[in-house]
Amino acid sequence: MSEGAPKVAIVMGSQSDWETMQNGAAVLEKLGVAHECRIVSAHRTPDRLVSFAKGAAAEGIQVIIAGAGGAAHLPGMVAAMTHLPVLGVPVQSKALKGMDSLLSIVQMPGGIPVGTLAIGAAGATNAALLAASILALSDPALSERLVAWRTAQTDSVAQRPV
Ligand code: RP5
Repeated sequence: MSEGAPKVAIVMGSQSDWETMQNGAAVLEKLGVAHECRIVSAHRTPDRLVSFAKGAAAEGIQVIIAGAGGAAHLPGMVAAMTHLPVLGVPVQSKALKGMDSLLSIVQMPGGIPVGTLAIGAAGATNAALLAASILALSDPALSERLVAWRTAQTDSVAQRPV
């Protein structure tokens, strides 16, 4: 993990979500954004959820990325208990291919926002990039690293397929 107190928390409903959420952690690692990863289940560990969500701001967390699948209540319940920005990642479920996760996360009532990303790995990657963009607003060095990351991505796209 990057040095310093974590500014981004990546939480997920289950160990089985890590395969997806590790894509976000890898981006934060590359960008040098201090972060932590935790399993927090809205259904199996509700007390852990309350304690995490209510304590995150005081712990110095500035952005929360929450990933869950199926009846994906984690991002919304975290958002209900903190004013911090919450980015929701719908994890692809086996039964419904993540449509259940997406709809569970995106349809929040007005007043409690969750910024919802794409289903699966792309969503986890983009949640991390958005978290970095938010932090970069007040961190010029991170802003430079983010711009360099984007430039490298652009440069890596071949002109023609092989
Ligand atoms: C959700 O249920 C988790 O976020 C996970 O995506 C899904 C399945 O969890 P496991 O049964 O694999 O632990 O709470």
